[in-house]
Parts: sequence; C-alpha cells; structure tokens
Amino acid sequence: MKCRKCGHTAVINMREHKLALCEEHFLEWIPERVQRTIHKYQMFGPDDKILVAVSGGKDSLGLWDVLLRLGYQAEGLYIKLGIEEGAYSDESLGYVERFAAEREGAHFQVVDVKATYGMSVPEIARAKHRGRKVCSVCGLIKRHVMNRVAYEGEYACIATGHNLDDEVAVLMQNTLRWQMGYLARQAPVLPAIHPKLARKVKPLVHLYERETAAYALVRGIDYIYDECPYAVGATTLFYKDLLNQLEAHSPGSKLSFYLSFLRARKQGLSFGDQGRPELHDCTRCGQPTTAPDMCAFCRLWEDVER
Ligand code: Q46
Ligand code: ZN
Ligand code: ZN
Repeated sequence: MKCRKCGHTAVINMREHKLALCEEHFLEWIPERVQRTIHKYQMFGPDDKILVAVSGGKDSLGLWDVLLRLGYQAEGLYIKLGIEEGAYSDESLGYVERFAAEREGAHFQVVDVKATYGMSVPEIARAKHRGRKVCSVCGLIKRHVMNRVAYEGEYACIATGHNLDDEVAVLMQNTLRWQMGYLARQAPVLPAIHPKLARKVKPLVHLYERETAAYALVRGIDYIYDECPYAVGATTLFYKDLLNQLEAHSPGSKLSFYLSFLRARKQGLSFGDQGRPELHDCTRCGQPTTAPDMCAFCRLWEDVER
C-alpha cells in the first residue's frame, strides 16, 4: 500500500476515508484534521488557556500532543482517583509524568482525590450507604474537580480526549433508548451555562479510535494500554464491538452516523424543551447546583462522613 500524497510505503490505510498515508504524512494529517474540528465547532483560539484532562491513555495524551504541536496553550490535569487494582492510578500517572518530562512546555497539575478530600474513589464507593457504583462516584468527582480547577485557574475550557468511537457508542446507546435529555446534550462542545461551570470541548470527535491509536504509536507516545479495571464489562464496550462490525461491513458508517446526527439537530431535530435548570450556589462548596442546598458532590461526602 502506497501513501496517496508521496508514494512511499503507507503506515495506515484508512478505509473510512479511502486514504492511505506514510508516517510523515499521517503525522501531518492528524493535527490538520483536529485543527479543522476545533475551527468548525469554534472550540477555542490561540489566546485561550486550555485545560486538557489527561488519564495516561492514548487519546488524552495524543490530544495534548496535538494541541501542543498546533501551538495552543494546553496544560494538563491529572486526577488521581486512587485505583489500586493493578496499580492503575500509579501507573497511569507515571505515563503522564514521562510524557510531560519529554516535552518542553507540557505543564500539568495533579489532583490527588484521597490526599485532597480524604478518601480515594473506590473507598468512597465502598463506604457509601446506598452502595453507589465506582464509576458513578468517579464521574461525579471528576466533574467537580475539573470545574473547580478550570474556574480557579481561569481556563477557557476543558478539553477531553473522547474520540469518534466513544461518541458513537454513547450515541447508539442513547438512541436505542431515545434518551432525550442525553441526546440533547451530546455534542462536540458543551457551552458553560454558568461562569463556575467550565465549557467542555472534544477536539478528537472526528478521529476514529484506530487513528488515535496509530497516532500514539507512530509519534512514539507511551501510554497505559490497559483500560481502567472498572471499565471491564461496561456496556459501551459492547456497543463499540457492534459498531466495529458495522464499520467492517461498510467503512465510514460510524462517522456518517455521528455527523448526520449533528446535522439533523442543526436542521431542527429536537429532543423537546430540556429547559435551563435553575442554578444555586452549593451551601458547602459554592459550585452551582440545581439542588436547593448542597450539590451532589457535597451530598456524597456528607453521606460518607456520617
Ligand atoms: S476511570 Fe472512573 Fe472510568 Fe475507571 S472508575 Fe469508571 S469512570 S472506568 S472513564
Ligand atoms: Zn507520504
Ligand atoms: Zn458542593
């Protein structure tokens, strides 16, 4: 297989784009594609300070690498969840540290959940009376920490490494159940509905997981290969498998499913009036919440501490 641009040996054949590229041209193509996505959805500009949520995985480190290569002011945030199974948290932090040490200007901060708040994410899940699942505790904590850090550090937005496969798997899940509220909120950009709630952007939404993995490999980015131990058996992985079968049968179908969803919404497809929630300041931490007194994050801690 030959590179379409120069005729040298291709390192990747992207059937979804009918495009094969050599190493050099693939490493040029990825940032160009990400830049087009940033521009298309007006995610941020060169003067904006961006907080990149990094986990040590290929997508978030790949995103950070691309943003730095494109000249953006992209700083990392690693949230140490305290997952001890397979030394997951220590290992993934190690990948982030090595990544940053190898690159000039790659600054990042770590928020250690246990050191900051008193318990790790799995510990909170275990202590919680109502036996909440680790992932739901984790999501709640991550959202709170990201909003806090973005607000205190005056970042224009939080960028996450969600790729096309992630988004399409969620889209399919939500479509099968016609989850109107979730469908209404699924977008490459989530605007800030309050100054203390960060704007969220996903610059990799047009990239297939296969492409982000190839990028990390060709760029020599060392990343944690294993999934978080709590992700094992997640329904999203099941949908990803299904969608891979569809993609193998008809290349490009994931991208067209996602883009036609966004287009349909732009053309008027509506999920009902989701309304604008009334927000109040949490009486404990001050972050905006729809609840009359404490936010879900603080209620969780009150429950655990009781
Ligand atoms: S990190 Fe956290 Fe995920 Fe691990 S505990 Fe679940 S939510 S699976 S993105
Ligand atoms: Zn080439
Ligand atoms: Zn609160």
